Amino acid sequence: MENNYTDNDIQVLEGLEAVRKRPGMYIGTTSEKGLHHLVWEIVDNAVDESLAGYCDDIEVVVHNDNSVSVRDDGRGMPTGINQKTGLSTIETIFTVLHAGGKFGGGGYKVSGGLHGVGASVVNALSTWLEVRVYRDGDVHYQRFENGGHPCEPMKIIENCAKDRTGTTVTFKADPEIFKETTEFNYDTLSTRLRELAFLNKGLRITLIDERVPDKKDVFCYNGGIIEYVSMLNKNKQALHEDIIYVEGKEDNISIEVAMQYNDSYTASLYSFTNNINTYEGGTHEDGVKNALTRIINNYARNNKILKEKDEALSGDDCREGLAMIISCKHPDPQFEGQTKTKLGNSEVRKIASDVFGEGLERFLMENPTVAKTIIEKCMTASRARIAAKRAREATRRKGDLDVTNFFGKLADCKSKDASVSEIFLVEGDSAGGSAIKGRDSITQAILPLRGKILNVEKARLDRALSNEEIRTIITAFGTGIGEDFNLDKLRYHKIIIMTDADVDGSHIRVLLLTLFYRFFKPIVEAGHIYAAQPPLFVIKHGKTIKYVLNEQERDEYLATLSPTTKYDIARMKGLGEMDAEELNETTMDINKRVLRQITVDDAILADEVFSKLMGEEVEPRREFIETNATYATNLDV
Ligand code: 28F
Repeated sequence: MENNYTDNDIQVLEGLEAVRKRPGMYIGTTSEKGLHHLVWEIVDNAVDESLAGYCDDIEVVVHNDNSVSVRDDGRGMPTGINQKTGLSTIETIFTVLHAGGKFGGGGYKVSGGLHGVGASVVNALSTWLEVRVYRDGDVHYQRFENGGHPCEPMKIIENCAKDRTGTTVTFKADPEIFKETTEFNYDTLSTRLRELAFLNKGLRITLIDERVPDKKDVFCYNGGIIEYVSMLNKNKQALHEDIIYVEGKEDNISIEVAMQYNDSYTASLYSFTNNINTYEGGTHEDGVKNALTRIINNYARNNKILKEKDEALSGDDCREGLAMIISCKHPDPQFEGQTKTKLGNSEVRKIASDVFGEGLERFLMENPTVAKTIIEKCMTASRARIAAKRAREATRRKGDLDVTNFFGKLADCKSKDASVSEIFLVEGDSAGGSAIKGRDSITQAILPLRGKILNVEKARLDRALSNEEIRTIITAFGTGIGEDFNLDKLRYHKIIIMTDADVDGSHIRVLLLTLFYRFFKPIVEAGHIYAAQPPLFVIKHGKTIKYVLNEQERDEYLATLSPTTKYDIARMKGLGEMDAEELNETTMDINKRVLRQITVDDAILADEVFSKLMGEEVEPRREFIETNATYATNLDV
């Protein structure tokens, strides 16, 4: 058989095969997260076109079959033939790895979650992909199938308005690759697309979900990151009217900062580089944070608000209640860290510190009233921090935070190996008693919770420490809290919230999650938090007692009974209805139970949810509950 492959064909085949063999190397994982990376890759190419100044309208559509279209109104990909490969530029971009690298000097390459692996990876991981380029009054079209193989060369399929330009890419993720799911999550898409609209002021991004009637969002923010900060503070009480905005550029590196204080005790600070969310921070964030602390301390000292004898304000003091967005644009960013989301370029630290420091200093000088409000806020935070330190020391001295002291509350497990140890936080004494009886005492500790946990959404650390239940939990975890926090000291690698499947149970679970998210975020981010799933129904027939988790399991089980079996079915109200053995069998035994892991995939979204649900403003909570009521299953009203 004549082998008419050119060496270019072989390079293409090997490239696409390599991607399909080890997709994780190109998109991180083939889980739901990796599936969404396909969209980010294509969207980032459209955003690049916007950064280059040629596109101001992007549309993302999820079709009924979960294929996705991304359309931009940029110049349209070049439709020429690539001299080197003899292929159309389009075919090259979609079949040669890393061929999409668009700009040489000058432009910024926005890179997706894995920093621009390029459109060819999306093609390789799709059952089919189509490109339509609108330019010069023609629609240039090419279709690829089975992991990126071109069906035929690019061709003109129709014409279009003379002045219409742009690129549309439609693709269907390959279920052979994405075995977990090929279903796109609307919230995931809308959160990231909204973020991109905030970060690229004036760019309009539309998201349409054809799987649901009239499901559409349009994001466009002419105020850019100023509007981002205003959204972060939407459900909070801002301490000053104007959002402070600073921008500057040095050596082709641009720094943009927007900030506004609110009356909460948490900092909501998010940093980006070339639109990538630098979750792990980096030199841009360090530079801005250092400048913030320096400028605030200088201002407080120079205006005699901070006296000689007063301790300097710490970084945390200056960031309490601060909503801040930092956006750095860099022509050649170096990313480091566990998930490659930490900016490493050392030259940025000083540039960020100088640019932001100078801008903030000027703002404080020109707005003394706002400056005074901000300094007051930082001073109060400082006094509370010092009080909390004293409270911690006092409780430590009194032994309140010692494991021994709270004997009788915690039924600890015998194993000292955290990796196999679990702690159940159980609602109520009766369930607590059954859990202690039914548990595996080698690896399972039980901490019965008597009262309601304090709602710490609106509490500082010193206030949280005054709550008995919270002190007990801090001690049981072993990590310490606040400045003393050390994740390595965590005594259990599974922290399991076990509450009733009713309204009170859900309320206690949310209060616990608020505590963990606000004061133990690293524990949540490390995936140590779980929710037990006690049975919702008990079905009895003859001597058989069957517990099931939800309606679906109930119906599946009932379907297995012969029609002549009349049976009894009851909705479980509380953990207390089961004896120790049943509780263990259905909810605790590691071979039988079903746990739900709690993750904080999107910190910004979680921030919004907690401040809406647990904050003081009633209106946002009502709106949130109304919007999400349809998702609430097993309502016990
Ligand atoms: C729906 C996704 O991918 N839009 C894109 C362009 C525009 C150009 C370009 C893209 C040059 C040679 C690499 C056009 N005219 N949306 C998109 N829009 N790529 S991708 O150029 C590709 C580079 O190969 C473009 C002049 N310069 C650049």
